[in-house]
Amino acid sequence: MYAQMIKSEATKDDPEKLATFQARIDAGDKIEPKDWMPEGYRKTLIRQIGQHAHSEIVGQLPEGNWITRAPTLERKAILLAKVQDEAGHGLYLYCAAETLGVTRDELTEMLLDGRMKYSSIFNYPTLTWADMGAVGWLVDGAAIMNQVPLQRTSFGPYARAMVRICKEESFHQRQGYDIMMKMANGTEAQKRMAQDALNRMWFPSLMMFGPSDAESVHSEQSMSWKIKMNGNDELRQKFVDQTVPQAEYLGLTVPDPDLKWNETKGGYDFTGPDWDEFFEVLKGNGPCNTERLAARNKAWDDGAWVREGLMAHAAKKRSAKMAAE
Ligand code: FAQ
Repeated sequence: MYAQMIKSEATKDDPEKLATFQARIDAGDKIEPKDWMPEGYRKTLIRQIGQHAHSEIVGQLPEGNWITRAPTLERKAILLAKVQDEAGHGLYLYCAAETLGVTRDELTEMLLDGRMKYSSIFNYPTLTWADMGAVGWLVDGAAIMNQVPLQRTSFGPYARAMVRICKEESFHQRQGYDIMMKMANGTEAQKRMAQDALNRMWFPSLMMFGPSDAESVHSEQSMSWKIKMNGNDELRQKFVDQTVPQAEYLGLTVPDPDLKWNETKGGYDFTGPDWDEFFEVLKGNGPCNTERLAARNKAWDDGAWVREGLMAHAAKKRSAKMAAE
């Protein structure tokens, strides 16, 4: 439906302009905010970048949950820095989306009333300290797999935001793996916690790449516009191939009895996630959807006085400046 809408909008655009635009994309040019762009390109970017920004912001909640309960001062400082980085990523991405003619307030309202999505993964709970390891290792690992190619995406502000984000995500992934190493090599109880975290996070991490290519409504158009550089299944496969040896090194078992190296394809055969569960989470019926949106709504309402104060201060300065002129 959305894909059809984007296509029908594309046909409204001047064919000559469209052809020149596509030629620029094919030649690897970066599209900048003031350049002409098809309406569908602009809307798709607002959806993807906005959703990505919301994911970074909502993604602070599962880890924020553990800052006060980190086992050592050092772990606490590291986790705090990581969660702050995620806030920064959200801000760069909102700025990139704003260059497309939408305001941050509009994007936030669409998140808060459920018109815009955020990554499905953040609707799962973080039950133990080992989940901080699994989130860093698997969730940031999946995020990097998806975002490194986005450094070459066709829209300049998005591509440039991705460069810094990817550098920080790679520190996040390493700190997560470091927690997993500590726990997997710790006491029997710690090793059990690490295995349990892997068991619960594995399939939700695979869902982060989106539905299978056959079910993905946007992939074809987004890939021809280089908004997306790869298909969902291709990145999911790369993630599995990269992560299974890391699990083996930890001495942990990936919770997939059918996981098997396939010599012919040079990758693992693996069980896909439960797609019914994925679509339920997208509809708002995951384990933590209500809690996550309630937390964001509360933060927005609690911060109203700060926004109002800033606006009042800006208005006062403006009128003082006008009076002086
Ligand atoms: N969750 O046609 P497709 C992070 C939606 S950042 C929720 O395949 P597309 C950092 C999709 O939007 C994680 N919704 O869509 C961190 C579409 O919705 P529509 C976020 C999903 O866009 C770590 C519909 O399903 N990363 O983790 C999901 O071509 C730790 C149809 O799907 C990004 O956003 C999902 N998993 O491909 C922070 C990266 N998958 O139109 C804190 C940029 C699909 O019905 C702690 N985004 N949908 O409203 C992308 O690369 C793409 O948007 C995909 C989806 C690959 C996610």
